[in-house]
Amino acid sequence: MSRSSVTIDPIIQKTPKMSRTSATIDPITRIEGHLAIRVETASGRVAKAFSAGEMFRGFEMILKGRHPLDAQQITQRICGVCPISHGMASVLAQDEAYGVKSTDNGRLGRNLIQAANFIQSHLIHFYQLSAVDFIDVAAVASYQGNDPGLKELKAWVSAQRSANVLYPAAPFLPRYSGDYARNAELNIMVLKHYLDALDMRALAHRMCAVFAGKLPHAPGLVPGGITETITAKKIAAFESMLSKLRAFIDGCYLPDVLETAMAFPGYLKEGKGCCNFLAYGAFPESSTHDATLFPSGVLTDGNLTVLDTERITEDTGHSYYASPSGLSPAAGQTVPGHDKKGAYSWVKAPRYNGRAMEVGPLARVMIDGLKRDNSPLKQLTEKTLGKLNIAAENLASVMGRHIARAIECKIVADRCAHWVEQLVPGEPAFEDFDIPATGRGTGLTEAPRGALGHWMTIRKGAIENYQCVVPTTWNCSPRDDNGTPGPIEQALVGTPVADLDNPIEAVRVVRSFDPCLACAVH
Ligand code: NFE
Ligand code: MG
Repeated sequence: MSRSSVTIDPIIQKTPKMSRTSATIDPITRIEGHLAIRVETASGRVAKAFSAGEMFRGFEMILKGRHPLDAQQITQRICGVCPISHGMASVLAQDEAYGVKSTDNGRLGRNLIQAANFIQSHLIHFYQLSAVDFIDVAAVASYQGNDPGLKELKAWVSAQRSANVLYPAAPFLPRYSGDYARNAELNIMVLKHYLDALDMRALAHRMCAVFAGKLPHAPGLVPGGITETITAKKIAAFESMLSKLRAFIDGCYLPDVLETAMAFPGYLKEGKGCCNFLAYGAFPESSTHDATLFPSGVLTDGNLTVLDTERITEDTGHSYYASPSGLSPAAGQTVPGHDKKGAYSWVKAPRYNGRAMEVGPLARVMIDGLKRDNSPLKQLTEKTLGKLNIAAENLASVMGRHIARAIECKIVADRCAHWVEQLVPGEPAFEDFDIPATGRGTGLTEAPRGALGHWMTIRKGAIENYQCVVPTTWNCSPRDDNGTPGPIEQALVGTPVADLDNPIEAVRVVRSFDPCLACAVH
């Protein structure tokens, strides 16, 4: 469906410039997919915010009637950034439906594939998508060194500035330059790592492909494990790429995020959000899959509780769906209703016990910190936050999300060194299975952007129903049937916006969640 054929509710329409108390940012750039954000301000701060997913995709409808084994291939096409997570959720749902458990090689191979995808996603999110909200691209004009990439960037910036062009690191006109990091060394260092991160991201993709097959949509993920055989040569190839990525994460990514955070202390407070957190857990550490690197849990009002998937529902009162509101995903329906009154988004509104929940790296760090005594994630978080003098319970903020993402990226990359060592060449990475005529399965995992679930039912050997509840569906949800705003809508409230013609502060809040609208609307 083309965007022009969709009726956009007046709630999200552009506002005239005169006597402005609102702004619509449409599209939000440097994210994946089509997101419009409207903010209404009072006394220079956001008083109300609306988040609208602007396209419909229909994967849940496409899947109906298909062969169950098509699911992990079709759902990977939901996204080019986190296809692996959809493949993983799908094979986990099928494992349950078929009553099969992957071999240890299969489990470890899946962990390595998923970890490589986390690493590439987190690197691109900081350097290519978010850093230039804080780092002054124009600062490269003062660069006097001999790095070929920076010299080329310097020439490009100079040409852009003489032409008064904003793209792509908008805004970097002189009148806005005061809002960037003032430390020239920090600016130039992060720009250098921006360029290096392009190669690192490609390396993470190559590392993923060792056990996943051709990327971005991995043919190697299957129910029962993975299709790649485990060989000493593949282990060595993976280890060699991993050591380069770990060096970049340790030496560049994590320190760059911390220095950027320290240069913008205000953003360690802005963008707090709903402070309800949800995680399904991921990266099984044992043959029985019951211990995971990242734990599951639900954190509301400061209380950690055990995840109960029966409490998950999806409201559609303000979403363009004619299907009933409040259904649980196991019985979910997806019937588009583009002209629905009161709707302003193609994103549904998932709720846990009726509450909006933030998912993603911050949720994982918060839940792990309360649930575990001494996990590597908790230890690194405490050490890092100690240096920054931040209490873990105050991490909910724009910079808190960037910091949590970088911390977990290091934990995942470090753990890969252990998983790859556990692989046994020659042992099977796949357990055979039969597909029942009737069955159901739920696949819960963690995608780079947060908790991801696929719910599948099989009837007469074909997919009867398939529902996905996706990280950005949680984070970017519109208001629910009770009128409660979604997590990003809540995080925007209170954000100071100095200039409604250039609401960069609001965009920084949105980007800290790393939204992917292609996923959210699926
Ligand atoms: Ni399209 Fe995704 C991740 C998933 S986001 S990027 O991470 O699942 O909703
Ligand atoms: Mg869905």
